[in-house]
Amino acid sequence: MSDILYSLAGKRVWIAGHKGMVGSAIARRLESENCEILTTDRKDVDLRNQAQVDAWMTAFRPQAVFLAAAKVGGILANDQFPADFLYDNLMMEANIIHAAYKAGVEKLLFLGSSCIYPKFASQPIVEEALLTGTLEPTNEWYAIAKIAGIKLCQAYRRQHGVDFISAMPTNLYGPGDNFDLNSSHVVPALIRKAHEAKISGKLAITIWGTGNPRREFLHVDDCADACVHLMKVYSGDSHINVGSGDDVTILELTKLVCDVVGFSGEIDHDLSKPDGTPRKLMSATKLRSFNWAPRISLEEGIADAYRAFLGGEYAMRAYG
Ligand code: GFB
Repeated sequence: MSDILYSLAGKRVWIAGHKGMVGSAIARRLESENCEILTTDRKDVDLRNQAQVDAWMTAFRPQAVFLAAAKVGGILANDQFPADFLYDNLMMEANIIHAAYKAGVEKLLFLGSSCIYPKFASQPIVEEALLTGTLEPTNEWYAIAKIAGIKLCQAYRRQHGVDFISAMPTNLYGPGDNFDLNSSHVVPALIRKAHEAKISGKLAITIWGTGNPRREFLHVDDCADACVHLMKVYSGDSHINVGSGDDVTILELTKLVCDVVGFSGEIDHDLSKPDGTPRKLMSATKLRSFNWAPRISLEEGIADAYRAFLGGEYAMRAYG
């Protein structure tokens, strides 16, 4: 076991972004940590507004913060709304990190993304690959914002001595995902496409791009568990990759989703849509050195995500 450096028990813990897929998974995971969970509602606090964030922080004084608030989306949404992905994410993270410093927050964990790494980084991607090459153009706006978040945590650590850390999750999926076909990530899109084709008796589904890109996937409950673990056992300058350690091609993923859903038709390709980065497998070595490993296989996780899609509710209990 890794040593516990920070205990969440009895603490007031703010989950910024508690309604999102990651934030809601962190909320589920924190149920067994004996802490008081604080949340903010979009209609009361616009996290892009510094005065509103400052006022809330001063009034509620969280002791720990999970910074899971973000504008997120799949490859097409990233490509189509560069200003929103850059502005919203920069503002939210800068406001929260600065307000947390001013309010004396004891520990903060910032959540980034594996797209921070160069498009052609050596695989598996080690944390030190950050800023060693050019980014993937479809998501460079989001990536720049997330790199700025890492740098904010490092800068406030260095200048102000605060314990702010960063975790970089790989491509996540699970309950609470966005199933809108234009803005979603690949897993929810494939679940929806395969399900609707099965129900309507279609002979084929169409996936974007060649199907050749390789991606690493992690169930959001594994990600939440890793974040809580890092909050307790890690204190350091470097961001930490949070992944499964394995990757698959998009075509392999599509076949798996079709098996889980029970769709046995053809798989067509829309080559007008981008492939994005050719491969994005992160090194899991640092996280494993803190004695953490995922519990949910891709097969189990996709089955869980499909149950959540069908039932519209949280289905699996791998934790707690
Ligand atoms: O999940 P996804 O949108 O994100 O796409 P990225 C992954 C791969 O799946 C790409 C292919 O090669 C897509 O072309 N794909 C195939 C599809 N069919 C579909 C489909 O129906 N919908 C979608 N969405 N993809 C995102 C970044 O990149 O990853 C974000 O844009 C973020 O910034 C996120 O980092 C984790 O892995 O390409």
